[in-house]
Formats: sequence, structure tokens, C-alpha cells
Amino acid sequence: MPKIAVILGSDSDLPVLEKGTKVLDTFSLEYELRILSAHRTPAAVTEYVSELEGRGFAAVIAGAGKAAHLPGVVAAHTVLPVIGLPIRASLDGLDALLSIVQMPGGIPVATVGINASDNAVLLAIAILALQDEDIRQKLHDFRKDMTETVLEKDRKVREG
Ligand code: RP5
Repeated sequence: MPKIAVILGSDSDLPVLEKGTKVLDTFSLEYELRILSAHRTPAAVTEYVSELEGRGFAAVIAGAGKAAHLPGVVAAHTVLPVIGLPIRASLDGLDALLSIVQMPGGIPVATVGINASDNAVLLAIAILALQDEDIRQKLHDFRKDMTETVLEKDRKVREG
């Protein structure tokens, strides 16, 4: 059963998930994906998010663009960690970034970079790793692979 829920404000946000899905595949994990909007389907957001804790989810990624209220509204309805993913839909994504990152005190949203679904997923995986030794080992392996990839690129440029 997936332990990570992903909620996007619109199906027009779906392409942004591609990098995150690749990361998730590397870890052989899945997420439960919903398209729900803080503005257009407020009652459905409340209902879905209120049930996540009881259903055993560990983290929620909420992605939205423009006046991006969704992650804050999600965080208002659960004590699970909420990762906010600002999506570039207008104003280069700065509108969404500022809407998501500037949460008033008491209801935190852990915000990643604009369109950074890979980092959103990695943060959710790090939360899962707190309770799961296998996932934690895979995170170490992921970091090691990344380091080796960069060092290999460094070797290539130095060799010319
Ligand atoms: C936000 O408005 C969505 O998350 C999306 O990024 C943006 C535009 O949505 P659509 O008008 O394309 O459905 O709520």
C-alpha cells in the first residue's frame, strides 16, 4: 500500500510529476495520486485529507500553481507532514512559491523548489526512512550513486 499521497490542484500540473515519479521508481515505491483543488473542490479536499492519517499514510505532497492555497489547506486538515510543491503555471512560479512557503505560524508546509517534484519525493522518502531500515539504506545508495555520477563527470572534464 502506498504511504505517500500526492495531491495536485489540476491535471494541467501532471507533467511536473515526471521527475518525482522517476525517483519513486528507483526506490520501488508508489504514491496515491489525486487531482483536487482548494478552490474548485474544497469539500473533496477536506474529506480526502482528513482520512489520510487513519489510512496509514506517512506524508503528503501537495502541488499547485498560481495562488497556490492547496498545500496550506491540506496542512490545515492533517497533522501528517505536508510537502508543498510550487508549480510554474504563471509568473515563473514565484506566485506559487511565495503562497506555499509563507504559511502563517502553527500550520507548517515544508516547501521545495519550483517544479522540484524530485526533491518533494525524496523528502517524503526520507520521512518514510525514519521507520524503515530498507528505505533508509536505499537513500544512502541513492546519495552514493549521485556522488559517483558527479565525480565521473569531473574526471571526464579534467581529462578533456
Ligand atoms: C492551480 O491553478 C493549479 O494547481 C494549476 O497549477 C493552476 C491552473 O489550473 P488550470 O486552470 O490549468 O486547471 O489551482
